[in-house]
Amino acid sequence: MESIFSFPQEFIFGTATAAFQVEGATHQDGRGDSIWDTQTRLPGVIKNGDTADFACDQYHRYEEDVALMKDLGVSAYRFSLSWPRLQPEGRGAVNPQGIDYYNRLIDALLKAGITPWVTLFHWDLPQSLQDSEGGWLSPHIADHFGDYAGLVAHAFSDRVKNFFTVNEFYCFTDKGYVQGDFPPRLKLPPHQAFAVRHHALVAHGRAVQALRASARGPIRVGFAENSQIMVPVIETPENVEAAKLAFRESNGAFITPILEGAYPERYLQTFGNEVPAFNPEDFKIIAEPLDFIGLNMYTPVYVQAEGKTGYKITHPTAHHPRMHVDWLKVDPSIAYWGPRIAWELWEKDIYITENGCSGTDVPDETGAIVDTDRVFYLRHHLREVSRCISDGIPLKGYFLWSLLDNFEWNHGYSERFGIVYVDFSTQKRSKKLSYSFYKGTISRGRVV
Ligand code: PNW
Repeated sequence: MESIFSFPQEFIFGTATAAFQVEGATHQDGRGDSIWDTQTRLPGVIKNGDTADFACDQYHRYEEDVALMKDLGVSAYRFSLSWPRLQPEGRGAVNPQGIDYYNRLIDALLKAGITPWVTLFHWDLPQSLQDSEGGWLSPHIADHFGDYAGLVAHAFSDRVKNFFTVNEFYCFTDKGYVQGDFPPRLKLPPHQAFAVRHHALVAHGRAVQALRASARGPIRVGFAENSQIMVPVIETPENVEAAKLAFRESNGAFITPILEGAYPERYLQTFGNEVPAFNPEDFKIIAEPLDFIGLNMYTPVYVQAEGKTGYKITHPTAHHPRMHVDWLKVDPSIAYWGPRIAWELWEKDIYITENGCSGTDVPDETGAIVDTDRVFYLRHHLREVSRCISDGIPLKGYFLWSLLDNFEWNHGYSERFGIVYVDFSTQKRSKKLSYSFYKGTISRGRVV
């Protein structure tokens, strides 16, 4: 590597999106309803009453978006498949028009020299599975998800070689079944919350098995999780050790059991004397070997050593620097510590599967979107990515969230995460300054 903040030749620069946030065409060509379609119809839940019915209309404009990515110079696109587009009821009949759409998208990507990285599930559960069985609360969800993974592998693995089972366990389990701000909007007690999370783990494992069993040739499989990224407050050997311990235990509901085949003791202790019943045999499925670890990362959590083996966690203070969306507190060193700690704990290749921010993004009088705040955010995170690689951590790729402004869940279209601006009334795409920044970084192989 020729200079500071550079990247190796083989480093993968990509962008990421999710089906429900970009596709639109929610009532077209045989797609079934998802629990997020239902959520967007509830009065007063989504900011400004926005729906994802049109979103970025990628369903019809995928060629334009692939052309944008080709111009940008990315070598990978992480996108998710809409389960209800492929299997409208979440089980049984497959929708051939759904298969056709993803075939068109995959073929267009490959033709442009862009490798598809496919997420099986990014929160848009078929409504039918929610209605008939209670969604993730049902142990049967693992069978359905496994079947769905098998059909995906059968349909696409001749061309798609990289798969993520799920995106962010925490968001579709806890936010949906414990905090109740995501669908199905439940506030379940701890032992039922445990069941929901546990079913998600088994479903993940079943999907890994089904993908490998039905794949037409070698594939690579992992997950994309928004782990709590632990940053040692001050870089001392004690704090680094404490951050490792904190990372392992704070991610005790999902990542740690998948990679270690057991819940950490500290996680089970949170249930007091009433650890919910689960079948220990499940861990044979849950801990199916993976090829890589995918980490979505946005914000830090701080750790200091306490006592001989303990740690103390501090969340960013009230006045911590943040981006447009209120929860997005900034500390670029997450892009160093997240991969380094995950590697030291579990020794697998690491990918940053999401990183990015929302901004104010108002076009100026010439129509340009000079998003200096996003350039700042990306530049400093990418420098930390480069530092991490220089320290010998096998951090293999970076997927910027997001290619396009899109439907930001309960925030609707009010939070813009794209490096391409979307005018949602015309669907016109305009490159922001951050697009030029990322393009320059990719083409020069160093942070510009
Ligand atoms: C991720 N938080 O969600 C999702 O994977 C994307 O679909 C989403 O658009 C993106 O990040 C930006 O929000 C998150 O509150 C949602 O810390 C909430 C949080 C983090 C990530």
